Amino acid sequence: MKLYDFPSAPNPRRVNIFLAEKGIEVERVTVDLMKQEQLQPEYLAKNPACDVPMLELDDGTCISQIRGITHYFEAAYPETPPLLGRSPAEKGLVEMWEHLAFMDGLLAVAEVFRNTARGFVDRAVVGQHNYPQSSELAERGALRLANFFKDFDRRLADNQYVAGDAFSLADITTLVSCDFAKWIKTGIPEDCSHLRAWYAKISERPAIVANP
Ligand SMILES: N[C@@H](CCC(=O)N[C@@H](CS)C(=O)NCC(=O)O)C(=O)O
Repeated sequence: MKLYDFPSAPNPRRVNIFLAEKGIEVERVTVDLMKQEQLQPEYLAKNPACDVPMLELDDGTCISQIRGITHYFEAAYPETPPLLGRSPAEKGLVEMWEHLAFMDGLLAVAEVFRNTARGFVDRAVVGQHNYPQSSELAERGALRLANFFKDFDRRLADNQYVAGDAFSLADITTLVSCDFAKWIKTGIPEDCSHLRAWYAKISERPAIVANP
């Protein structure tokens, strides 16, 4: 089994923290995004989404998308700590809050970053197709990010963790979104005290310290 990885990018980091929390070791293959290796024909043949991370099983099966990869590991390693929920209700809540963190947090930052960074001209959207940058989308992304911080601050006012009372992938995606915001020089606002306290607490977890 091989994990195609580029550890300094936010999405691969989500899986790297997830695996460290579970104590699962996997062989890594670096796909250098700076050299656009994700767009090379050999990689496209394995992963039509042209993104990282991507997991290749020993029989050649290739699974991309963090939801796909994390569900594989959660099912294949049932003896490791569950990070996608324990009860049916928890599983639903983890899916719900992880999806919201990705859509409203991580993608809001990406909307700003990819529509403004010089190296992303015509690469405003991840994938095999090119799209031009849009300053309007960048502005909208900044508004969405401000609301993400407020909405997740409210959520964490009444909950120890993002999906409820257990640490999960929803926390990982929320933390990675907060850190990705630093790429566009934005931090968690001062008045989001619940989100800030949660961030300080989970930042100390060994799996997160080991995957900065
Ligand atoms: N929806 C994807 C997101 C993966 C993604 O966007 N990865 C970025 C790195 S953070 C990537 O591969 N970018 C390639 C590119 O910019 O062309 C997932 O869940 O895995």
